[in-house]
Amino acid sequence: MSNKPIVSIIMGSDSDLAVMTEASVVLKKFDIAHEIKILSAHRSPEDTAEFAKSAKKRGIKIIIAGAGGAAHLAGVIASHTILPVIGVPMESKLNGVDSLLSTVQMPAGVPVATVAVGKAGATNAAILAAEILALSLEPISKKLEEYKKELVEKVKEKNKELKKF
Ligand code: RP5
Repeated sequence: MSNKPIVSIIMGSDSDLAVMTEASVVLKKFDIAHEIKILSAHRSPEDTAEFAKSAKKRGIKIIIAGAGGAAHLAGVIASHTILPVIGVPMESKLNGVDSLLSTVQMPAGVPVATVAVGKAGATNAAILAAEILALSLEPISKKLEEYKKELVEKVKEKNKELKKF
């Protein structure tokens, strides 16, 4: 696959990096070229809008946006682009409930596909991005099929461990 990024991983702050790295790990596993940027809906609103407006022209197909607290990042990005936006709510001082609601509760007309709070969400955001891309990219489709088989094998392994009891 080309090195030109087709997925953008965006986060509101470097304090989100440990979580959002999980999305990058998954995209690497599926050999999906991606970029990672810090952009804040509140602290750098103009750069955020410019990024969102120009992403499609640059060849980006899907945007994954993680933010915490008053987490408007994914919604603001979605307001400026027709690309699919996947929102990842960060764990926060309110256990991520503030981030989750700020990300998921978009008004009709501006969707943000919101995943679980924290690392599981970052992982699933990348898998969902791969699934969307796989609709038109067969090599990713094959890797997803293999990944599903790996999940089955892992459960089987866990059951083998249980037999010791
Ligand atoms: C949000 O505020 C970021 O996404 C981050 O989760 C949260 C806290 O940011 P810092 O104060 O750690 O930079 O915009």
